[in-house]
Amino acid sequence: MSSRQAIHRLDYTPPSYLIDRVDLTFDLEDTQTKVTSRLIIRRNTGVDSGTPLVLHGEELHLESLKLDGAPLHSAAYQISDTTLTIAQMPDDGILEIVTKIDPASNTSLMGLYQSSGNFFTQCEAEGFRKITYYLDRPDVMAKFTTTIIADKSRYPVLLSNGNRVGSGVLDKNRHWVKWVDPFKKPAYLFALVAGKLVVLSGTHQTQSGRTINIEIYVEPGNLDKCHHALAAAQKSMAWDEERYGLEYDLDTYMIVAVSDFNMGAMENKGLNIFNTKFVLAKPDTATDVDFDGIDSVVAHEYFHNWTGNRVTCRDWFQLSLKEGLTVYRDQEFSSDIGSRAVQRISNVRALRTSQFAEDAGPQAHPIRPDEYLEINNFYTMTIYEKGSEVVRMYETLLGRDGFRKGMDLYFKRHDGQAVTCDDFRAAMADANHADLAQFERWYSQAGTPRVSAHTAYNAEAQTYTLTLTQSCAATPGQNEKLPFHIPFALGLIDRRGQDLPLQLADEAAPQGTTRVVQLREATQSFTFINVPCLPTPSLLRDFSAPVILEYDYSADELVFLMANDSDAFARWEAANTFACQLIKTLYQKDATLPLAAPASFISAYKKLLSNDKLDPALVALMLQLPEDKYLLEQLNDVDPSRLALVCHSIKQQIARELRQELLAVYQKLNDGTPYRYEGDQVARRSLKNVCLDYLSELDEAMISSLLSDQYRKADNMTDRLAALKALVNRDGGESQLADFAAQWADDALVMDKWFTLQATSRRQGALNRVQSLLNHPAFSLKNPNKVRALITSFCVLNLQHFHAADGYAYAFAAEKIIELDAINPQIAARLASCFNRWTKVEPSRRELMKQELERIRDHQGLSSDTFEIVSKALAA
Ligand code: B3K
Ligand code: ZN
Repeated sequence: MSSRQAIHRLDYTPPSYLIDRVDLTFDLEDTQTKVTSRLIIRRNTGVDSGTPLVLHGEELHLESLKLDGAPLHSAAYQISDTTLTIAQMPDDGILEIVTKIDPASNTSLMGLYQSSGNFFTQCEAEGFRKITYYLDRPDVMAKFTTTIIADKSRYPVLLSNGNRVGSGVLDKNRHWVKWVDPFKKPAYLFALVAGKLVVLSGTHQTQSGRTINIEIYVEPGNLDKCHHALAAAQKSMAWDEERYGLEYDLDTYMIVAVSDFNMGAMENKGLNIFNTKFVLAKPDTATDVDFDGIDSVVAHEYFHNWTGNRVTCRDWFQLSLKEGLTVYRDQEFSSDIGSRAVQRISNVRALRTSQFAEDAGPQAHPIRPDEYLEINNFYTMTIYEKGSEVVRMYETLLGRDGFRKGMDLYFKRHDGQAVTCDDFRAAMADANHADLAQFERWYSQAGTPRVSAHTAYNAEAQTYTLTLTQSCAATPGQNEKLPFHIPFALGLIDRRGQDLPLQLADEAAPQGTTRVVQLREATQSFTFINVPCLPTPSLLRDFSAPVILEYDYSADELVFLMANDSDAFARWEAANTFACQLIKTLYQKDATLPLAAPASFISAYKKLLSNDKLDPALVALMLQLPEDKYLLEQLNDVDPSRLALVCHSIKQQIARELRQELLAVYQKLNDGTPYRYEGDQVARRSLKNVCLDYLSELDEAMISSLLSDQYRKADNMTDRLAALKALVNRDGGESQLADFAAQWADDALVMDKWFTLQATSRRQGALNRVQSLLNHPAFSLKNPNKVRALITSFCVLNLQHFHAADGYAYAFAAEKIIELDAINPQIAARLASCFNRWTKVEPSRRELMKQELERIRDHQGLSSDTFEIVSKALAA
């Protein structure tokens, strides 16, 4: 364990050697793939001659090594578990390296591996070093050519980055294809795919008149599920041209779907590799949420071509440079093609449920971290989602045009380079002549700032003063925090529900009804003038900064905002705050007292249900109670069973008291329209299924048949799954579960849904069922989607059963983490974060969780991935 060495951001030094060209030849065999790599290398300027060349390499078998055509004597180089060092390297030279690798036994899914008999690669962050010896760091950028040789029958399709320039046949039924990528790139963007695949093609006409071929490769039998992904790629290309003036730069854009994949997708140059989950969809196998996910992941990977590939990261500490920016871009794309309000609320909900918890826990890190043991552990909600909020704040501060100017300057300065978060901030500042020096703290300080608001109305002077005070709790390694530069959007609403024009004391005239004030100090006041009456403040509109807002809203004010706020986010937030306040109050009450929501709460929900002017999708979001994971963060010494009990009893009360209204809305929306994935329909379905979810709390035969009817008659997976989800929590749901499994046994992605339903079920015995499902023929511990569907869902989403007081679920999780660690450390480490918030729960569970963390930490041969997560958790 002592050999585990942390890497520090400030230790960065430029590479001693650069690689201009790479010629790769792969001779593909299951257990003995031969990789020949020819590197044109030169010493970097300013580096002393005599500086050794140190290449990265892991799990490689070196067959031969030549420098400028001559074999290197074994004394001229040294090999360790992770490096190949050549002590005497000339100023420049051609290095030819032949290695053998074993893709068939690669279960980490990093480097070259097999899935369903086909070959795939995953190189980000440091997978290329498992393919050949190389300078595997993002600031070494080279032009690649790749020749792939393989059996023609087993691997008819051979793909790599760039353009296909040649092909031919060889003896023994083998064939070859050669690819040339004209753009220089770091090794993490290298990709290779070989296998039996079919392709769906389409085109996109660029604004400059070029025709781009879009090709989606999948396993035979899946072509009918690729149309949505193809359309998503076409929309993404058009959007990036329109919004940022960015065109695709190769003639062909390829997407390949693979079922064994560690994450969602990967932006390899010209050859994106996707988890099947984010490609394959048709109405009877995929839900509205799945279609939506495909749009955003396709957009995300496509957008990386500029923000990530053309301009990449200097080192992995800068990861948010490409990830935060690209998430921001995909969120904007989704807002433009769908509902901006729904998109914003969903994104904020995910951020606050998961990223705020990360920021408050043992793995808290700034969006530009200072150190890591294992970079794979840093593909986090903080880097991605908080990173995107930080990018969004530039837009909030500089305006849409100002942001675009900053982007243009960023590309003008850095196209073809590997750069830093500071370079991005400098481009934004310089293009707008703005002072963004203090804004740097969003990159260097971890933790979620708290902003508490106080308001004062002076009726005589007709002024309204808002005082904001910010603070940020200590996080591991950072005790003191300096004030952040926070854009804070607000509106003031009069008694009739109208937004007031807002005029600050030093302004000649009012300037709009939503204003962004800039909080830079620990405390600052903002006075608005000509405020004719006491308004209701609408604070942090559109969630203008990733902060926790503290303001003492009364129940009446929240009900008023729920009914009147013109800002959709703030309106939803009022409902959310109202529900949070209620649940927390009931949770803290004496356990012997009845758990009942006040009439004001029920009537606010009733009003929402009868509001047919609001977007049904917004109503659906407002009617959903906050997630228990989000609530847990706001309490201490939590008893998760009591929290679940409180949430459940409120849900039951809403169902009982609003039975008629819920049923009326359900029946109105359940109008038998044939399914289409299309804005209005999606919105109506979401509200319909929220109503169904409440109604399913009622133990009535009529409701049972309503659920079975929807399950049976649905012409789409969204409705069928919503019904099945409710049925699983009721007596008798087993028969539909069995029916579903029989129908979809051959569809891996649909079976994932089936596993998740059972993993997240509220019914007694959830752990036992999860344990027995591990032996189901459709389950495999080697497939990350299956692990996430069954095990991660149980440990992360089923708080009630994961935190069962006997601690059996904790022991189960620990056992699976240890087992998985030997197969796929990345997936094991991800799962291990289900123990992160162990200090939040009450003492007896806390002790049980701690014991399991220690058991994992002390396991012999634990990967550094999992070790980093559990050791940090234990240090909390
Ligand atoms: N850049 C990849 C993530 C790679 C994760 C490596 N452990 C996907 C994405 O963000 O688009
Ligand atoms: Zn990304």
